Amino acid sequence: MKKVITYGTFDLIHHGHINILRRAKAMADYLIVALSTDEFTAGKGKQVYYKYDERKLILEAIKYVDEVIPETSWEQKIDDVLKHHVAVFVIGEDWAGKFDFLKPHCEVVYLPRTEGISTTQIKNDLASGAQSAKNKK
Ligand code: C2G
Repeated sequence: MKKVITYGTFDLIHHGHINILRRAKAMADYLIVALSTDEFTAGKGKQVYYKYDERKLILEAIKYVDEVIPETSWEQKIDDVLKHHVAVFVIGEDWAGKFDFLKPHCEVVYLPRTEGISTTQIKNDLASGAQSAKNKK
């Protein structure tokens, strides 16, 4: 069984997240999501809306996702790839080049991000009372 892994916070799940999960799953038979813990996310300078358990529950309900494991440190990726026998590492190209150290252990794929959406944008829009996405200028 070919496994693919991706990493992220996946807070306030949106279609950009769904797009990368769908495309990652299309590359293999089994998708593992290494989900950033609340503490690790804080370390990335981000404030989560949904706590880890809530984000995990939401991810596990997405049909592309087969398993969710915690991401607690920047140093766990090689161990994760080896321990889970992962063939492909996938992440958005905003990280292009940052995880090339995994290339001796698995295929490394950086995918284009989905334009026009981000968790930060959602939070900012809601805070500013912006209209829904469809009738934003
Ligand atoms: N993403 C995307 N398009 C968007 C927004 C996000 O393709 N419009 C992708 C990101 O590139 C990433 C994944 O969705 O691959 C999850 O995004 P985040 O939750 O923002 O994850 P990030 O903070 O980038 O964490 O060790 C790696 C880090 O944990 C990655």
